[in-house]
Amino acid sequence: MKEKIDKLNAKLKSGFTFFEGGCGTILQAAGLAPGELPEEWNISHPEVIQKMHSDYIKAGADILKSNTFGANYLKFLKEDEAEGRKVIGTHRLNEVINAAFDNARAAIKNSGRDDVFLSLDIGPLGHLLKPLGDLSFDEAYDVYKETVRVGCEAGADLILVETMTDIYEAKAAVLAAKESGLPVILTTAFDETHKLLTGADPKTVVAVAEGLGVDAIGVNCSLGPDMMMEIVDELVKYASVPVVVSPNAGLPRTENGKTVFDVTPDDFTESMIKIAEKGARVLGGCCGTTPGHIGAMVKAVRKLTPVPLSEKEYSLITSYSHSVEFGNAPVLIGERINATGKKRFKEALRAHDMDHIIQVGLDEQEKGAMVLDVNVGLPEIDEPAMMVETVMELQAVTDLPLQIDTTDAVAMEQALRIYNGKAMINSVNGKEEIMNMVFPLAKKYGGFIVALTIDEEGIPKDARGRVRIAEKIYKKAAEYGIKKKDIIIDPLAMSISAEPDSAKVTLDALRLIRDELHGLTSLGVSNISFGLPERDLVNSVFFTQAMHSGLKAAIMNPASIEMMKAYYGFCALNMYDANCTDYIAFAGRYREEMAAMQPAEPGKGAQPVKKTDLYSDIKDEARLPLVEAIVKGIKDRAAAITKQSLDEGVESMELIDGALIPALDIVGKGFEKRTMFLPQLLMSAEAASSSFAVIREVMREKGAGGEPKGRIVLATVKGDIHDIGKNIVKVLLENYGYDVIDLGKDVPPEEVVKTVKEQGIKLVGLSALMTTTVPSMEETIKQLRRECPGTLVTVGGAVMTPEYAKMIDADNYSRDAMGAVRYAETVFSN
Ligand code: B12
Repeated sequence: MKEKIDKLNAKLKSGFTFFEGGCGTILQAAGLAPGELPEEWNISHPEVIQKMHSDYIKAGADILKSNTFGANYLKFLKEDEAEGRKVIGTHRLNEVINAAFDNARAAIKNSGRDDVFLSLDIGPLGHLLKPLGDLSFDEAYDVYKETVRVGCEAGADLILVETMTDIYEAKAAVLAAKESGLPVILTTAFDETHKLLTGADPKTVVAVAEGLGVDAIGVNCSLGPDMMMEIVDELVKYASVPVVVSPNAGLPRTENGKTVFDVTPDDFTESMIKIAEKGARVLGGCCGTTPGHIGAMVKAVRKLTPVPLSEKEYSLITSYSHSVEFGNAPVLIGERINATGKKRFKEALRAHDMDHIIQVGLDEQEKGAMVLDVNVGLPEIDEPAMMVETVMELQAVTDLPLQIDTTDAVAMEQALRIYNGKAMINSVNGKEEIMNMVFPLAKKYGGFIVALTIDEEGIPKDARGRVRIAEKIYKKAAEYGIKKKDIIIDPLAMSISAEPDSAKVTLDALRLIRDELHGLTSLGVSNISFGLPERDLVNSVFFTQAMHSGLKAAIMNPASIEMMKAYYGFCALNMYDANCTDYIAFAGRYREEMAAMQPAEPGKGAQPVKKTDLYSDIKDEARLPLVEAIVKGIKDRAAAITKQSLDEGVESMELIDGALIPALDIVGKGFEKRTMFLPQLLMSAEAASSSFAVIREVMREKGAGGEPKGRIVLATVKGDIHDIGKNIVKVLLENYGYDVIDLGKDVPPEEVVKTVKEQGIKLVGLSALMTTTVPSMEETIKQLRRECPGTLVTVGGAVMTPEYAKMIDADNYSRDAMGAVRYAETVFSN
């Protein structure tokens, strides 16, 4: 096995390597029915699968993809349960994967070639991970782990994790795959805006994937080769490992009920030559590509000389959506999520006041922090649990990368594991024991490590001594396979009130590390003034000197005006701020703050929400705090403000129409413009739902009581999972005395018809929020007309208009929930 792995790694590094092309589309052409699992064909149609692999081998593919894209035990759960197979290891997954490998191996054997590799192909699970979805990170990992186990036993040479649209899920899959010891390749699917569904750009994907130790990284599916050019540029720019490109044969289109792809083998080849010339070295195809495409491409690309691989010297950390790069303008790391010394924060930790902790982070972000340090260690609390919870909560509401700051090995490992991206790790130092604890974790999960120049002997008094420790740390890290670019040295700032030459020593060390070691440096700047009055005055001067001496990151208080003045001034003066854009924006904020004469402190409780451009459409300023809580996705706060407003006598409808709907509109527009991404949309929806849950209780209490005025069926139509609006309609109808049968969301027409028939329903309300689900609303109405003549249908939802409603034969359209009530009054008064 070792020999085969070496052979594959040598191949990936030495020349071009070719993957197979599309699989699903070939099986569809061979008769795979809609809804049928392609993986089942390994057992039911082995000859089709074998022929497909044989054709690809003949076309020149070097790596086969086992027909196991959707083979995970979640998919086969129902079937297993039906047949009473509950024990993992005896389930359908085993049979399907083993059959897939038998088929592929048969094709390899028939080809007579001994240089064809067989990859275990792993695709997404079809669930979003918590907090966006229903699957926890560890559950996802467990599901992948089982597929990997079976695939390895079946004889995989390598693992291909492909078509990932969420970097968090990709992380779970890659972690499970890496534990096999086999080479792992990750390819993700970007959309037309060059982002993953959950927002990550190519640079971020490279940073996370290389941190996890993948052997090659790339892009597949979604787009045709021409639309991938800029993505390939980015991948090649940042990746040190080989880049993989497997495009679709263009964008799918429907013709006479069939899906077709327009890019011909010749066009495909022409584009793939360009992609190879850009530096991609592992080439294949995805949906719509055929052995014809792969054959033509292999023939042409083989004639080219691959661009040599090179180590890329970018130092990156990431959140789920974007990366922060070290080495250019200094990076500001917010220091306020920290238990040391701050009474209010300690109280919040002890009282488990997550709202306060998160607000501190959000305030730091608003003040200009680019990374948030997270330190929640107190002797009297369970630090690992608190660290995990804080990281989960923070990454649900902010897109800033986090710095995991702890000395507790368990807290560090657990936080790095569930972190959604490549984290900054604070910290390691020159002590053997600490290096042996931190480096393996950084190697496994990826990370950018802050390394303090302290060792068993303590902190050296002079700059040279600190440089020596830095060298020792680099050397030891290299033994663990951690690159210098993933380490930032902190030569330690000690208080000048205790050691008069301490600033000089630190500044000397900064310069030496920059000039002699060509290393990056970071400092906890504020330590320099410990014990002095008006600390910001000294801090900001020291900060300026440090930046001038090469400092590339500072852990600091972004609410300190003095520090921010130093930062923006320095960047503008040193060509880190083109056209002084950031400085000018800061100057505007500075002027405002000076005018208010009340520089805000992070975490100082609720501050008035500023009516920024984002909230310009909000008519009643009293609703801004709720709007903001929903837009930012802070559910506990949304519920608390709602409760408080209702207690103060604000009407429910005023909260719905004045805050809830406009807030979701803001998020919806942001989503459309790609300034906000699915995670934010989901968190906002959750916050809106938690606000509405409070409203619902109050409305229910006030409800009409007595005999129901009539029974109404409500449903969000098939294919559509938006139900906030429908839920509002429901509560209002109930409030006005109607009995509502709520069928939920994503409801098939047949279910609506069945309920209406069984219960003799007179009025049905249907909700649809997407243009793509209007046809399913039309179908539901059609079936109701046929099966339940006499039943009336009212429709609503953001995409609906009176014209659409007429077109699809609805009896009534209502713009809002009150309209639904009014219509019900007319229906049931007759
Ligand atoms: C919240 C939200 C989500 C949440 C939904 C959570 C939930 N439990 O509902 C989540 C994050 C899950 C989500 C997912 C998606 N979403 Co979305 N989402 C939204 C958002 C921001 C707000 C919707 C909302 O709740 N509005 C507030 C409620 C109160 O308003 P309302 O539903 O219109 O209801 C009022 C009236 O219309 C009326 N009404 C509603 N129903 C009914 C029914 C009857 C009978 C009557 C009489 C009246 C009535 O009364 C209500 C109260 O006054 C909208 C943008 C927007 N502003 O509409 C996008 C939006 C609807 N989503 C969109 C998209 C594309 C998606 C996704 C495909 C994203 C993705 N790539 O995965 C998925 C779709 C998944 C699916 N298959 O359905 C697009 C749709 C584009 C289009 N025109 O087709 C929108 C418009 C965003 C955008 N601008 O791009 N989304």
